[in-house]
Parts: sequence; structure tokens; C-alpha cells
Amino acid sequence: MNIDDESVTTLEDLRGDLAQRYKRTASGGSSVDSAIVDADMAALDGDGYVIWEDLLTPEQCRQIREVVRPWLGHTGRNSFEGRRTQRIYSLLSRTRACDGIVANPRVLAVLDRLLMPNYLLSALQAINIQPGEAAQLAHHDDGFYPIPRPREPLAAATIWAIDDFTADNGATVLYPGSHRWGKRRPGLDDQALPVVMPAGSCVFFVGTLWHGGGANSTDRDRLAVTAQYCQPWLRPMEAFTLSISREIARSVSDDIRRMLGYSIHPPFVGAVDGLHPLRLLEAAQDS
Ligand SMILES: O=C(O)CCC(=O)C(=O)O
Repeated sequence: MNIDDESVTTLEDLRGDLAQRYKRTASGGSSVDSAIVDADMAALDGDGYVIWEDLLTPEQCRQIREVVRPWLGHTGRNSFEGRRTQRIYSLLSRTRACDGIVANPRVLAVLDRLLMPNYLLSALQAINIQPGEAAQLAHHDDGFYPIPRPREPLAAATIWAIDDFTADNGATVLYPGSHRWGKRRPGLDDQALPVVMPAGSCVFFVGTLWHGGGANSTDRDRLAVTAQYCQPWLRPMEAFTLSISREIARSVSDDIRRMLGYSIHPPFVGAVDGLHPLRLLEAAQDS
């Protein structure tokens, strides 16, 4: 630890970056103009969500569709996963095609302000809503952490349109402003807003915002990729340090490696045998 014993009187004194060999790396979000991030944060504060268009090119959407298609097999095991919805979990262990989504600078810039340093990737899934799917149960993504509302978000989500999102093909339905609600759930009088956006767009929302997948009454699939993030002191939904091989962990960007769990929430959370987890990726270690 890079601190002398006399100056430690509370755990708060151990809050900084104490690692000696593995200093915290800069976030890719720092490349985004702070005025742009200010505007995104104002939208998130007011409405709980923000929509960005044209973050992926048509070619990138085509590639993701192509990579994902062969894995689209069984549909969901319950109505929450969706009986007519196909999900592919742990995308990071299968392909590099979504790395640009996970560590998109616009997303990271907002996360850098919303969450604590060394926030984690909590999930990365492809979600393909098929024709005939019913609307998903409304929920908020940090609802499985048993901490009562109202409160600050513990997590945040992105949903990337790989196909166009329309009002009737299963576009995510949001309840604007619901991130501020206390205990109540959405009711019939609340505005339910389908996120209509062209392929290549992304909707970012805070973990306290009520939402759900929409009903698909068309004859075409709706493919999306969702990347979700959480505070560095929470357990992520997907255990990436177990599902991602060390070989892959070595090959991804610093941002992704940090978000997979090769990082510390000071002073100790995430340590391996009392040391920084990045030591596991040193060449001499087993894979
Ligand atoms: O697919 C969507 O549009 C939303 C899915 C969702 O919110 C979820 O499965 O948690």
C-alpha cells in the first residue's frame, strides 16, 4: 500500500489509488468534450435516459448481425427472458465484434461521472425479440440489489439498436422520469415511451429507470445488444472473471479489462490473494 500507517485513521483514508505497480488507467471517456457530457448528464438527471444516434455505422450493424445470427438458438426460459426472445449471454467470451459497444467513449464519459472509478461491466447480451413476443414486465435494472428507492442509481444500461427500433417491433419502452420514483411501479396513467431509433443508435439509461422490452407485432426480428454497468463495490450480473479466459482478458483494451474486474475498488475490493488482479495476467502466470 502506498500510504504511511500514521495517516490512516479511517477506511476513508484508503480511498485513493493505492496500487503501486498497477496504477489506474485513464478512461476512454476522457476523450469526449465535457460540454457534450454536461448535456448528457442534464438529460439523465431530468428524464433518466438519453438517446444517441449514428454511433454505429450500417457496416458495423451488419457485422454484429452476422456474428450473432449463428448463436441465436433457443428462446427464453420464462416470460422475463421472453418466450419469443433469443438471448446470447457472455458475448465478450465469444467475439470481439462488440468491444466497441462496451467501451464506447460517449458511454464511458457518462459512466465516469455517474459511477465510482473502476465501475464494472455487469452484462453484455444480444437480445433478439421475435415476431409475436409480448411486452416484457416493466422493471429497473438495479432492482435486484436490495437497497430501497428512491436513491441514486447503482448501475446503468445501454441498449444498442442493431436493427431499426420501431413502435411495433419491440423497441424498448421507457417511463421517462421514473428514475426518481420511490416504491411505486408504472401504472396505466404513466407515459410509456417506445424508444424509436434507427439501427446504429444507443439509448443510455440509469439503473433506476423503469423500462422493458416492447411487444413485437411485426413479422420481423428486432436485434439489440445491451451492455450494462454497475458500481465497483457490487456483484455484477455476469461473472466475467470466471467466464472470460485470461487470454481474452490480456487481448482486450485497458478499459474493458478494468471493467471485467481486473481492477480494485480501494482499498481491497477485487483483490486476489491480497494483490492487484492484473498480476494474474503477467506473462509468467498460468493462463
Ligand atoms: O430488449 C429490450 O429492449 C429490453 C430488455 C430488458 O430490459 C431486459 O431484458 O432487462
